[in-house]
Amino acid sequence: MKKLKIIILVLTFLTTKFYSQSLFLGPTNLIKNEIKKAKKEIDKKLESIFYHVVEDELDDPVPFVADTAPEGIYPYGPTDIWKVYLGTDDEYLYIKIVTKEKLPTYAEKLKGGYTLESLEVGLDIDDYNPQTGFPEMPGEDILLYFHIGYKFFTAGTPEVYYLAEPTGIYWPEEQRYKKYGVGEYICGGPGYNYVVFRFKLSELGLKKGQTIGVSIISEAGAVGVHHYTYDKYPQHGAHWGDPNYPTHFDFKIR
Ligand SMILES: [Ca+2]
Ligand SMILES: [Ca+2]
Ligand SMILES: [Ca+2]
Repeated sequence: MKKLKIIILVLTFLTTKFYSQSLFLGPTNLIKNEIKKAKKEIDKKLESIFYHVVEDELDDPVPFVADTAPEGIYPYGPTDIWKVYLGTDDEYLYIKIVTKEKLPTYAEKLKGGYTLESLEVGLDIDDYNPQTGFPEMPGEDILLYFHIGYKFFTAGTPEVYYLAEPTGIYWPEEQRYKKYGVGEYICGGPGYNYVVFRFKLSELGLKKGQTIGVSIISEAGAVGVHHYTYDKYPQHGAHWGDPNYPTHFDFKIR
């Protein structure tokens, strides 16, 4: 018994002296605090990386798309583009998309009685090199995607990927790009109204000092409906190439 008492005394001494913080907060809170700290550090680092921001209107779904529900396009907060931040460091292109509402974690019921199946943000990059890309679709040189697929009862799974090096072959669609690769999902995503992801500049074939054209699309698919909703920045005109609606905005890679 005496031995046990001594052990307990020593343990109490050690835990209060060296682990007082964890005793006070409990291990779960300690981890939560560490995550919070790490998130703050990431946010701080990202703040210094982003140097270009564009702002889209809210509640502005694009009605001129195919494969909508029979009753037309629906407005939907989680894919309503609000702000887009772009930035670079020596190696990566960083993208932060802020939406009007949080991205759902699970497949949810949507207005009209539909069920959410996917969310996607796509960036269409024009390298401004007339020798590459598709004459029918100005700007489709590189496509960058953040995608979440939803299945019943399982949390949505985010994916970050790109298509690059256009072949010049427009149909069949699978033959449009030579290169397929992945990017990195950094933070935000399901449960947040923003997402941050990045791609290696060298993999995309982009260089510092280069100016590219960027357009952003955001869409949600429901079971049986390809375009439940659709948003774009810069705003979409009634037809492709409408001079009142430029397709891209300029972004200079620093
Ligand atoms: Ca919008
Ligand atoms: Ca081009
Ligand atoms: Ca828009």
